[in-house]
Amino acid sequence: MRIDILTLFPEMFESFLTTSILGRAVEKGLVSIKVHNIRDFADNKHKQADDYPYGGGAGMVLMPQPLSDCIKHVLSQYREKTYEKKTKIIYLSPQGQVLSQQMARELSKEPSLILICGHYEGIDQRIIDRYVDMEVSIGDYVLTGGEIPAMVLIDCVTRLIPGVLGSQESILEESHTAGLLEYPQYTRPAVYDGDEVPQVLLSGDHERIKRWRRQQSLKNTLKKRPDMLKKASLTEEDYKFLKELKDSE
Ligand code: 4HQ
Repeated sequence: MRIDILTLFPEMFESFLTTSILGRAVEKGLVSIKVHNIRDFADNKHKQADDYPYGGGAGMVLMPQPLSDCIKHVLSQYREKTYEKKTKIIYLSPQGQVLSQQMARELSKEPSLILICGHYEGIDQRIIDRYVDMEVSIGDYVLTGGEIPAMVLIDCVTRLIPGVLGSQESILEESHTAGLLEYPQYTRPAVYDGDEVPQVLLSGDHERIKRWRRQQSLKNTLKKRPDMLKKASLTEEDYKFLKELKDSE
């Protein structure tokens, strides 16, 4: 997959793109991520990329010209490199569809994404009307810019690309627990400051451990996110356990 990020603050992406799992995915060539500074495309001599909003009001708006030229530059690279012309252009905005695991799964199948990060009051509406295929929000709160939302989207999309996660971090196990919260994790020592690791995890009985973890997931989800249980795929045994939990309250 190829991802192009359009931003006024390219330096925000430096450590993000070179660290940990994403850094390794880039190194392995599983994803190619290019950051473009919208300011480089400003055609005025002060390299100004934003301006006051028509109609008045606070803040600044990204001008259409630098952003449009930046988009055209990226699209022209696609043609040279035979990336699909049908790239998805995404604008990160609180007005977008809220990002979900399902949306991330769908986006992870795209050959290329262009992510536009707005700042201040956002971007000129004409750019949205002409170029943007999809607006995506990372949640109902207001940030100062679209850079962190772009990082959130990249992180959850790229980890779904085959080969990005090692066998250690595998997502195979995840599909089985899809829609449930995680079970609690423990590592050494077996007793920390008087607090013990649950005995079952030291038993070596893999069937028992599996069942315990499943029940902890169900218990966690019932307690913290009961809304998620409606969408989760549950077995007869799960329902039985949940019923017992509720009855014992
Ligand atoms: N912003 N999810 C305003 C967000 C946001 C969000 C990005 C702030 C766009 C113009 N983006 N700029 N929440 O709050 O995606």
